[in-house]
Amino acid sequence: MLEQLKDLHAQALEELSKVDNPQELEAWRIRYLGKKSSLIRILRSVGSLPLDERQSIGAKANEVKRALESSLEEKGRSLQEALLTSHRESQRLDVTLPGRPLPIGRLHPTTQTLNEICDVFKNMGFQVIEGPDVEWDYYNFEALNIPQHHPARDMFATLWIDAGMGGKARLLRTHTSPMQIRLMEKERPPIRAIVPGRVYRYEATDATHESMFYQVEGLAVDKNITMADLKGTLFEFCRCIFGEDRKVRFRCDYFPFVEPGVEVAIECSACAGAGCRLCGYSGWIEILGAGMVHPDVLARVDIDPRIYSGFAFGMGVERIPMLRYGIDDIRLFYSNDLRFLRQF
Ligand code: 2NL
Repeated sequence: MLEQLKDLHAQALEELSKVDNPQELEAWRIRYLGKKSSLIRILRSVGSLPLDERQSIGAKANEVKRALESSLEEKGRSLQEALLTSHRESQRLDVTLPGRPLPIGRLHPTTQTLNEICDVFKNMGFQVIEGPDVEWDYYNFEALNIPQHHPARDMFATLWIDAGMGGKARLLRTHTSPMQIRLMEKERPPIRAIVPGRVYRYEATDATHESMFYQVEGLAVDKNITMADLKGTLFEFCRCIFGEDRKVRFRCDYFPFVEPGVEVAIECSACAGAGCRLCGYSGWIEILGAGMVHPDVLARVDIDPRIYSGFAFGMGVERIPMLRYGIDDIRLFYSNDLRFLRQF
């Protein structure tokens, strides 16, 4: 029986050396140290052996059991260790690897220009406000001195949302002035505000026309506001955006909501005023419309035109990057062509 125990020990160790995962180790434990294993059976039967064998067999069996138990424990430890090492190895982080570049977006050229324009006016004390794209006829036309059937409505080819009951028609705003009316209804002078935003026109699109584009309009109302304030403000704006040395021209123009009305043009940069295709051979490029707020417009929002006066202006936003970068088609701005947009 001693021989049997020795063989058992050797065989167990031999098999243990081939074990390489926790499942196999557990199977090995059950096979050699489990309740039904031959070693445990031998141990249980020791009591019934003849006295002279009892001691030596019992001692040997216990010795083998202890040895197998400690081998089991050691194997368990080394398996655990190996598992941990392989896990660590597979999860290793190489901190010397170069970083992966993050795709970084950019602001749309219109947004960049809008920010620039707003900054210029913010520095001159104007607040920046926004309003709804869908407006009432009243705010877009009526309050701006353009009653129903007035020929000036033809200046603004309008996209109507509905026909409106009792004169309450909805439309897509054709300029951002309606928000300035809302502001004047709500606040009392002094008022200094600009309104950037989308505007809409019912027009066939071509290189210079889009049915949606951006505008910035501005308004200043207070006591003693004059044409000199208008001119000073808009000349300063032109210098900030187009450079100190650019010539700026003021001429009469007509807008129903101002009196008098003016048009502001800058010297053409392509031909330095000599006349070319870009400026229609005039040497000048119009960039702003402006004027003194019509007394009737002030009266309608309950600001007394005998006490207060104001100037207002409006400009198209896309014009500026088009001139600056020589973009010859406004439709490029909103056709989502990344080859175009990535250039800015
Ligand atoms: C243009 C011309 C202009 C205004 C906009 C305005 C607004 C109020 C009262 C009076 Cl609330 N005027 N805005 C005045 C003159 C011209 O825009 O060519 N825009 C692209």
